[in-house]
Amino acid sequence: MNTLDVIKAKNPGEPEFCQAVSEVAEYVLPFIEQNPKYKQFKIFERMAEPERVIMFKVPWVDDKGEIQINRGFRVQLNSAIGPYKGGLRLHPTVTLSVLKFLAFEQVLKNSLTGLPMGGGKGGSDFDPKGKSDSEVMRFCQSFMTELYRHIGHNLDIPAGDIGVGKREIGFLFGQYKRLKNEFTGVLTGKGNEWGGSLIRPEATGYGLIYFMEAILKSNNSSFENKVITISGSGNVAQFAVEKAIQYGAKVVTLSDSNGYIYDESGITTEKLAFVTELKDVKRGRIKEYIEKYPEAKYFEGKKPWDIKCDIALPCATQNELDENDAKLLIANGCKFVGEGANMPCTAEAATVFKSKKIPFAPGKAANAGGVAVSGLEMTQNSLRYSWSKEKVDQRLKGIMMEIYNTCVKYGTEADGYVNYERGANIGGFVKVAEAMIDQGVV
Ligand code: NDP
Ligand code: 2IT
Repeated sequence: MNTLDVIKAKNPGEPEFCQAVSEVAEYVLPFIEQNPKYKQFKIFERMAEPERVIMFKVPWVDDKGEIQINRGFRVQLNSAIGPYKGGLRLHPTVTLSVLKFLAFEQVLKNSLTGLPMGGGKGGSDFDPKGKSDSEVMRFCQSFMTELYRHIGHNLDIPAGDIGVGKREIGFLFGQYKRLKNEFTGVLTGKGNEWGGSLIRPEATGYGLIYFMEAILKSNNSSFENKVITISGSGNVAQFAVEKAIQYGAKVVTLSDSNGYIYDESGITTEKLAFVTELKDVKRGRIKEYIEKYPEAKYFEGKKPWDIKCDIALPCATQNELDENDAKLLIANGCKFVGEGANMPCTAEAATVFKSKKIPFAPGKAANAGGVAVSGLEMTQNSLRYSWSKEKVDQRLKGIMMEIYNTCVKYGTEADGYVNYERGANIGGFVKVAEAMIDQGVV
């Protein structure tokens, strides 16, 4: 059996994890063939095995007094270049496979940022939809009552992901502080009043647009007057819309797991403020957009990839854009694709884009801005100081440009087409591999 088949056989019933490893293997295994020391030290096989996986019971009592039991996880995948770092996801679709895929991607993504962070991911199958603030608090407290013994500001620093924003980070941080009796930067995405970094909420969406701007520029283009379709309507989607508007583009779609809205005239700053209030405060659904803006249309149970656009930015979840969607996008004139979410395009969809020479920015490069500013939050916590908005934003831009350059360095093909997937995977891999060799067989 070859290396990839051995890994797949070792992880049966983990389709997302095997998918993520296969996508990386496509580029990294041939690279390893050309660099035998990585083969000798079995770097890829070792990277595909988490250093530690923690699974635990999360019991809590709902508002009716009924006992609920969820399952909690933390996957500590690789700590070669720094403490484990990565978000927590609260969503009913969370499984060990999903979190292992996310942790695996996180290792390479964090390496690309140039900051000293290893990779991890965690979460639970808890569904925050329809839960009261008190229920979310009780869940978070129960979750942290086990997790606290496995994390720490020099060991593992979780943050947000799907279903985890400022509210949840607050509840988790409060419980950690109470249990440990110490105030440290154990989580990122904290409120500005208690150790959070300015620009962290914006960072993933802004970073995505900065990365795409570099791609557009290298293709003698810009965001000016471009039509963009975006999926999702959460943290990443909202700030991608905000920055895209600032750069002169017109964003025409947003979605959630029930359907999407199409606003042909474009989502303005005022409409975006409505979406932010709807999603973050009222915790409503995207279809309510058409009640407020009846000129827009809502498509139940559909994804926005049948709308004509210049640029598509999937910002919701994994495998939300498949081969047929990719073909449809191209047929409708889409010329650039950037992943705001983690692995939103299936491997088949990515192959379609690359075969048509569409610049395609994979999540581990294009959405690295979020974890990059998490890294800057850790730095500020260590300094016991906070930087201005301008300073953090400037650093974020600088990091996204460095990731872009790394992708170009390792991903430029003979005909000049930049395969950003190749560039990101090899660029992320090299640093971790070198650190693993230096540290011996551990
Ligand atoms: P949010 O919870 O803020 O928003 C998630 C959005 O995606 C919601 O609109 C949600 O709709 C939708 N969604 C979630 N699950 C599904 C599903 N199974 N099918 C369809 N739609 C779904 O999360 P974020 O914006 O933070 O995260 C979005 C993506 O970006 C994820 O892939 C995440 O891993 C990635 N990411 C996030 C970073 C961050 O800093 N937050 C950093 C880098 C990547 P609904 O309300 O219906 O669930
Ligand atoms: O997927 C991701 O990079 C995140 N959810 C952010 C992780 C972090 O530690 O900020």
